[in-house]
Amino acid sequence: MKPRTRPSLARRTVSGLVTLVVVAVVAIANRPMVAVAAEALHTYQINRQSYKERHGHWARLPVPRGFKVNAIHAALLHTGKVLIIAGSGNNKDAFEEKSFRTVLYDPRDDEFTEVHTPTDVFCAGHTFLPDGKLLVAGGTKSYEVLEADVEHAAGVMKIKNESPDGPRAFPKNTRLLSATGEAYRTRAKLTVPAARKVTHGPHATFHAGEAEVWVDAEAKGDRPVVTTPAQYAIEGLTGTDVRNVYGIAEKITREKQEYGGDRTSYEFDPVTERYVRTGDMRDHRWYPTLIGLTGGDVIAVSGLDQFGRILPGRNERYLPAQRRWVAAPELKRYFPTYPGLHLTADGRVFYSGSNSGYGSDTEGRTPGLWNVERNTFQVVPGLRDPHMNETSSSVLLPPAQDQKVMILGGGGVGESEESTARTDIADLDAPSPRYTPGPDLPKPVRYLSTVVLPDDTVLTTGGSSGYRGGPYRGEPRSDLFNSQIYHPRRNAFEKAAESTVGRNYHSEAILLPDGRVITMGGDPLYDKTGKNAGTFEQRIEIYSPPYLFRGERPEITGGPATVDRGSSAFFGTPDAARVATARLLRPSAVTHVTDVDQRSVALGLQRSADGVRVTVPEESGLVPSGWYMLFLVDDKGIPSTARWVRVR
Ligand SMILES: [Cu+2]
Repeated sequence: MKPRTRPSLARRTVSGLVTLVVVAVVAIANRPMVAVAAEALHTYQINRQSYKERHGHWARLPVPRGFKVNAIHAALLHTGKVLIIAGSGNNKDAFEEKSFRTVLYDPRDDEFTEVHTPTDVFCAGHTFLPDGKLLVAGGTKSYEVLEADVEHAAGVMKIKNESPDGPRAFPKNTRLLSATGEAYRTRAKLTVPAARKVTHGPHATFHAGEAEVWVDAEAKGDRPVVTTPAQYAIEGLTGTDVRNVYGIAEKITREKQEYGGDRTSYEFDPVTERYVRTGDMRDHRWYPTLIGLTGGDVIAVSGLDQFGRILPGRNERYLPAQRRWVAAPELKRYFPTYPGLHLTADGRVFYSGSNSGYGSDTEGRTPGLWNVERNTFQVVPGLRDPHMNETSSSVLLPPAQDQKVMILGGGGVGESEESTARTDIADLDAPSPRYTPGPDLPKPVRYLSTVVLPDDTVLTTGGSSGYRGGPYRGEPRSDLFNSQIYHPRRNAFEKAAESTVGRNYHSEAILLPDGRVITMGGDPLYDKTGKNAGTFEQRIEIYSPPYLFRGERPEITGGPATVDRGSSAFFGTPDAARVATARLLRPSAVTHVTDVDQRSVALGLQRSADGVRVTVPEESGLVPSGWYMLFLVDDKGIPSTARWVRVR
């Protein structure tokens, strides 16, 4: 047989090229199959027991058709149900139709129910009261109008009444005329109080009564625009009223009109599952933070007023026993909207620097400890990337006794594409507290959800690198799917299983009594292509942390429903011998990744044959009165299912 001759170099090159081309063509033609294979491998890997034990596991929660809502707010009630509040859900059509939504989700049987929502609580503030009701205050009175859509010049008109002979009432659409004859109409009815007589010794002066109202120019376009303060005559007045009653406006322009705040306030009752109206707030507030103080009062901090202006430091106080709000001029202090506030063991309020923007981009942005008795403010220095606190999150690290607050991620002011991966930690127990560097997150991130877990770790999940999931470093969309678990002891993040749903603005994650974490919401500015408007993310996911795959859970078989601060109580468990820690987890009430409520309090622990005796700390700044989830955690970090306990 004639030996086969070795092919020439040219021939070999051509043949090699042909093979390459054939392989490439086959690969391209079968790309879906290659992707399917990779997907199958991934699915196989994340479902392996060993993977779940290390990284946990995500699952979608099927939501029945009629119960898909835009989850803007979420809170865990002491009945074990999750309150999911949309209000109008950042949907202008829903707002105009007065279609306001709230649903309840019961994680024990995956049942959803609808809750009647009387007014638009979209972007209210909330916090739990000592009796377990959720105080919900503020919301949306008007939607924003972008500059391009403002056809009629508009502005805030202050109507003055210099007459002491009683108030003056004006219907909606009352006409006001400028010196040049331009006409403007009021957007709402209003009543202007009478002038007040004020006597200083022998002198008496009158302080004009005043009330504010939006006015819109009758004519379209720029002609009615006024950029300097001016006085306006009210049409139809007669006699001395012509001189005594008039309007004054700083400016009437075609600038963007911000969302306007509402002043309605409710206590949501977890037992009757109803919003129960309380006295209104003194101020209208859109994006306020509500925080309970050691005495049981709640303060409402910051927000935009009914005309979309940031409140210049006017905060107010809720008296739960009287179910009403009172002015708190003694607490005058300016913060941006949704400030990240945390109650400290000594009863002060720590402002982490986290916020949702609006107002000044310099004032009120410095973190510090706010003494709410004396209204003094001790700056906490050292925060890195201090210009990227908007849309950051902050969390009181577990256990609360350590008094350490971590700030995570965040972005530049407004619609900036900039964001940061930094975390910093402030030890509030230090003689001069300051932020020191924590470990970086895997990627720069805004809107990161943080959830304190019963084993003294913190799950961080969701968020996006760009503003509202939008453009970041050349990519049109920037949602993040990586999750991680922070270990305070080791001061390190550990990789967790990846979520499958992107969550950015208007998203939240909260711990459930069974130890799982539910994640909801997401409000991207753009769709996948980055060219069209985005749609609100209504899918829900549930994350099971690694501790749920590591073996038998300890069990709590009995115990009291109420425990006094500073006292101890006995809880039955057949697993006493292996119980390593006991924690009280205060349920979350979160919006815009601002969760003032969540905290984990370490309890004193004594084991006996058939149970454990736990001791609740004495300081109300550490354990504010209210309902908590008691978790017993074993020596492998496996938590029990929670038992609800009310701390008095
Ligand atoms: Cu919002």
